[in-house]
Amino acid sequence: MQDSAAAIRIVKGACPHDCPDTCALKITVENGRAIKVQGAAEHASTHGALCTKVSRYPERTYHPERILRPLKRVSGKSEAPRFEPVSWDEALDDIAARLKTIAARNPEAILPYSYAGTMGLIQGEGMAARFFNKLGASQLERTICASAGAEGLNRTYGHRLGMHLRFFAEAKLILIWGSNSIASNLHFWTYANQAKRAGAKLICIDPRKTETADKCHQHIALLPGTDGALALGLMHELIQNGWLDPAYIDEHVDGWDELRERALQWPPERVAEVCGITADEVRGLARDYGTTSPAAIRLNYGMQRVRGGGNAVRLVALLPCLTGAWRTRAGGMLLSASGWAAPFKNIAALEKPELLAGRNPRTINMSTIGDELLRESSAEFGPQVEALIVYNSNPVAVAPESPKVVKGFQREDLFTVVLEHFMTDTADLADYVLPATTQLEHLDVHTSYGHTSVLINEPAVAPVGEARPNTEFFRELARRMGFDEPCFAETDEQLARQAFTSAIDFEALREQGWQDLPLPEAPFADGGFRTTNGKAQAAGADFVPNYESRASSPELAARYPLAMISPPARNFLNSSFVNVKSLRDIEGEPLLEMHESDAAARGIADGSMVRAFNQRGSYLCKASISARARPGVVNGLGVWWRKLGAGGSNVNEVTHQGLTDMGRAPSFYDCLVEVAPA
Ligand SMILES: Nc1nc2c(c(=O)[nH]1)N[C@H]1C(S)=C(S)[C@@H](COP(=O)(O)OP(=O)(O)OC[C@H]3O[C@@H](n4cnc5c(=O)[nH]c(N)nc54)[C@H](O)[C@@H]3O)O[C@H]1N2
Ligand SMILES: Nc1nc2c(c(=O)[nH]1)N[C@H]1C(S)=C(S)[C@@H](COP(=O)(O)OP(=O)(O)OC[C@H]3O[C@@H](n4cnc5c(=O)[nH]c(N)nc54)[C@H](O)[C@@H]3O)O[C@H]1N2
Ligand SMILES: [Mo]
Repeated sequence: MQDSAAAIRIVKGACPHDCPDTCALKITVENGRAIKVQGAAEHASTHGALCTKVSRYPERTYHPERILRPLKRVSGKSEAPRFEPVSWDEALDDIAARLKTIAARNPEAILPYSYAGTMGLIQGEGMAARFFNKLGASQLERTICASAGAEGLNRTYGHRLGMHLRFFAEAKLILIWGSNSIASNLHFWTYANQAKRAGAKLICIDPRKTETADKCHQHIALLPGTDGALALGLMHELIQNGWLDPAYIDEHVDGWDELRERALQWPPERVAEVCGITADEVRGLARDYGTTSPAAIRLNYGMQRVRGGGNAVRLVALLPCLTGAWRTRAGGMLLSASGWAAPFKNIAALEKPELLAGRNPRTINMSTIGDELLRESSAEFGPQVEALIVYNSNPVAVAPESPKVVKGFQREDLFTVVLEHFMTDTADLADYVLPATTQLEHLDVHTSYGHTSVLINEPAVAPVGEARPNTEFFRELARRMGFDEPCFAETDEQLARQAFTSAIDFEALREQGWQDLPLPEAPFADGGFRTTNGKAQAAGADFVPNYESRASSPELAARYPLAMISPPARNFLNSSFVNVKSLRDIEGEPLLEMHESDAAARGIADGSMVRAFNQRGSYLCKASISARARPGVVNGLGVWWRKLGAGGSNVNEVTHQGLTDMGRAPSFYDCLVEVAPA
């Protein structure tokens, strides 16, 4: 009895991944080895359930291909990658020496590159930001995922705020808009399903007939990038049929007169033409939305990865302000809940912007890293990027227009350090690859952009091999650079204790594993938006057409007539998990879903190899002739590791670096291609 009790421990964790669910984890550790990862039963939204991916966490952590030692490149950047193991000291000494030489000329030639491999506040930007602030390195604009939608919400509501997940269960109508919830937001789906069982109508608005669309009562398969037009069409119908809440608009909306004029120019027939759907679908959707209460909208980031993504989010976010759906807790909308946690976080304590000491380094946008790495020094750009420190991200796979990204990373004069678990496409192009710990091996604290708790992740097991937390890399590098401020010596626990304001009791957080934030149930029942005058802002919101579409670029569309979107494959998380064999086996191969009419017109058979191509590049994948694709749109499921895909590339071979209307984000789903048998 006593032996087994001593040998088995349960550790409280948090899922680190870039997903709105941020599950509370229960990790079973036996004799120092994690044997099981489960969802915490008592955490409301996790309710004891995990997605397939994260329940495979031990398989990822103890993967035979984990990087176990620091590696130094011994081959050229355009050759097959070869590395040899070196000690941590040797690697760190050399990296510090290289960075010092560059920084002596101009520290802005050094660039961090990171995103949300882990969303933890400690292994994310805490110690790293201190390091780069002190160095005076270029700052990275972290735009690759959500900044168009985030800016759309900021401009409309004054912050990234929305409904609470659990109240979706009480709605009578749910629009699931640009979200494949079953695949990418499973714990929201649980609430939507409860509503469905209680009689609610569920409508999915998505160019792709997703697993989620299969389970909804209705699916509206609009063309990518046309959501703004659909929202204006709904407003047109709300106005024409008197389905507005004039009192709510009067008190809580600014700029309605202007928006009203604009919406009146969008009768259902015009909307149908632009969106590639029928006028009756527009009318029916407007009737459902205008006459059902409570009506809730789950918007996700899928619909903002187009040129007009920010405006589209603004227009959808205004709908519940026009019908007064916000008056009850089960009405309104949710894109991101991250703004709820913002006042509880102490980012300045973690990142110490004062270490900049009055300097104001340039910023570089991660979404255009392909172009940025290929730029020479110039007066307007500043110094050429000479060194890149990559952590929590796999840009060679996930950034748009990979032909340019690869070319940039292949520069022999670029010094690249990558902190990773695995030899990703990015690690393959590094000068040094350093082994990083996984979530089971380090301490962290988390907030969520879906629910409203904060969570702690205690280390469950000792680091595998010579892996070190990201923080430890930056601490050790800081010491070698001669940064002697005491903040560079702080431990992960000291950092974690500073991460939140005093409203979060750290001991209580440790005790339970999470803390729910004290928040209002119906946040905008009486207005109170976080804008300067407390009103939702409607002025200026308008439909912005795609960069690439039949209407906006007819010559391009003549050569590349198919719109391509590249939403996530269900069993991967962006490019994470692609190397976990049991999950890759479920996905099979990189697929391009095509409607049978588009396939027939090109002589393409189901299961045959095809090339999706355009003026930027060409991507080899397998055709899946499927009702999941609508005519005129192909779905290239992402994001495969290039080297594990069929032709050594992935879907970003054909995407472009054009930025969104707000937030300077990529327009991954605003992309024209042609497809041909390979
Ligand atoms: N399993 C899994 N879960 C994930 C991820 C993953 O890769 N795999 N990614 C995580 C990340 S990084 C994020 S940001 C979140 C949210 O990630 P999102 O990328 O928002 O994920 P999805 O919910 O799949 O939403 C994309 C949906 O939008 C649809 N879509 C594409 N273009 C348009 C359009 O123009 N209009 C509309 N209406 N729909 C469009 C796609 O077909 C897809 O079904 O999910 C996270 N969860
Ligand atoms: N075509 C197309 N491209 C896309 C998308 C799309 O839908 N279509 N989605 C976009 C979106 S929404 C996003 S968010 C981006 C995501 O892009 P990224 O944030 O780059 O996400 P991942 O591809 O998951 O890569 C994260 C990497 O971090 C590593 N990692 C995880 N935890 C740690 C840690 O603790 N320490 C260190 N050092 N490393 C760690 C993982 O091993 C993994 O290789 O991709 C974007 N790219
Ligand atoms: Mo994302």
